[in-house]
Amino acid sequence: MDRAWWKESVVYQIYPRSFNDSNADGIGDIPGITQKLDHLQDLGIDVIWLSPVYQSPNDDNGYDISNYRAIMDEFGTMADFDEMLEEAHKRDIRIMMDLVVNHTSDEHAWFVESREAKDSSKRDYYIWRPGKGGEAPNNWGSFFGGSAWEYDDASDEYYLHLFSKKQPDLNWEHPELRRDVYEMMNFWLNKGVNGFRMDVVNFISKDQNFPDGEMTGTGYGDGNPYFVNGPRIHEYMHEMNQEVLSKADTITVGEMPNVGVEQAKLYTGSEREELNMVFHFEHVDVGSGEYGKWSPQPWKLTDLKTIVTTWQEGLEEKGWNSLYWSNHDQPRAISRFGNDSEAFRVISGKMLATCLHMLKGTPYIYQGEEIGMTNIAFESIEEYRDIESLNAYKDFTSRGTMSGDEVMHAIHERGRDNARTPVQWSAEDHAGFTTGEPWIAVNPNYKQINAEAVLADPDSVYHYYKRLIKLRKQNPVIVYGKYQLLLEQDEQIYAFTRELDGERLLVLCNFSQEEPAFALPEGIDLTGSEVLISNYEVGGEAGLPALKLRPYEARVYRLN
Ligand code: TEU
Ligand code: CA
Repeated sequence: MDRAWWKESVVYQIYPRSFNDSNADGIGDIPGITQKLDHLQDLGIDVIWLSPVYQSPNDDNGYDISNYRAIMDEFGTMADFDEMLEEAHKRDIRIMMDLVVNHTSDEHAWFVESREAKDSSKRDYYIWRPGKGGEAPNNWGSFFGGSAWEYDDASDEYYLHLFSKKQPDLNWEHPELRRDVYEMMNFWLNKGVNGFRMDVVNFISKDQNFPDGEMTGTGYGDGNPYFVNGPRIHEYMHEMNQEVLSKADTITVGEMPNVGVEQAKLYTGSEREELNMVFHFEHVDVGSGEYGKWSPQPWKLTDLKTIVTTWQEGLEEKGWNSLYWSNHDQPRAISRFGNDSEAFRVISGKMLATCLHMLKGTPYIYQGEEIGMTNIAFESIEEYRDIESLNAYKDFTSRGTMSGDEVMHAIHERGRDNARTPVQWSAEDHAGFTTGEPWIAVNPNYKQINAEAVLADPDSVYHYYKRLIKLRKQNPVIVYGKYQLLLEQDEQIYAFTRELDGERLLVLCNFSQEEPAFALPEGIDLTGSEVLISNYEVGGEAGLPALKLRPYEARVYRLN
């Protein structure tokens, strides 16, 4: 197994708008991040994945970029960025930028020029097609509702936007566009950034016939089969690797909705020279109904274990996994996979952390997870800011497919703003995030749940994360050990072993609030074993054939 620093690292994701506001305008910013680097160093993380900080009109909170080489005014200046990078490096923290190159903002100079005229030199930087019989070129729906095509009067053509109208898709077929993207990546690498998280990068190659998709419940066709892992995707990824990534010592992860493990082997296999890791969505999509995440259903632990195990085994020796429970598009981990009630919030947060950090791969912590933050349930749709949730509310209620209450329920469970309320730093006003008016309201539970409180409490989620991160540094088996699932059929306990050079760990996680019994499988005996970490007091089990796990209990043994 090839060793690599990015395999041994723990990554922490910052969503800058919601992280820390340094100048009282209610918006998190780059100097605000610099102020908190000591917090991150204390936690022990190695890499920051920074969600977009580039110039943007903020139709999709920075995922709509109007200038790749400038910093968003609200976030500060390039000098602020350089200072943050330097301060991070001083603390041995690397910075991974968000690379959003499936689309730009419609306010990007390329698009402005592209739109000007059919014969503009930038026309082919985007995807323009004539209509069909007075309608869009095909029936694809956009991820944020409505058609994926927008009509442009001046040229009587349509442009493709898989996301919002203000996010036109780039045309990767065009060699000059690719060259410009690679140059821009080199601009950031030359500044000293350490890698890229690549937004929906498995969408960049489209089937050039743009066929209609199968109709879905939204009234539009499903274009996924024609742009997910499209015809030239591996050619582009390899080219990017050769032109840019291979020339620097980088960490890379491609965000890839609808990617499966077979494709992931092609993206992450080291001999393929494409990427280090991908983010797949199979585990965070469990419990999705008729309208996907907008019809949330109960989920089964066996489904989750099957998915995780497929990825653990599938990429063994053939690639590398990224490990995450949450990010800026997902609900809070504790609310989604644990239990956010007063009684079980902390204990289940520790259990989830144990499970994730003991799997094989590079763990990602989403801001606030280390504090034990939970979902938000605003009562009125007016309090929400996320374009996806706002559009979904409008679409479902206007089409009459769901009542307002039903959509609100779905937003409470799965909406993206769950992850985007400000980080709760203290019990002061607005959780110490800002002294102004925050751009989105703070979760009212901030008086109990905040960084100051968890730092002061040695038994907190925060200190538990610190211990997990430290263990990873001390035990190569946690990074490189082979994974094996135990108790496949169990609906409450997730149990597995990790093994490296004869050293073996046993990981036990109870995902329920009950007290299931765990019968030790053949060949596993706790006599002489050592507890590496656990979220309850443990002892006295040596030699027993079975143990009972307490609600949301997690234990890691080093077996004799
Ligand atoms: O997300 C990709 C994506 O597919 C999202 O639509 C996400 O899966 C969805 O919110 C879950 O229902 C990336 C970014 O992470 C997201 O913030 C952006 O809005 C999106 O791309 C467009 O850039
Ligand atoms: Ca600010």
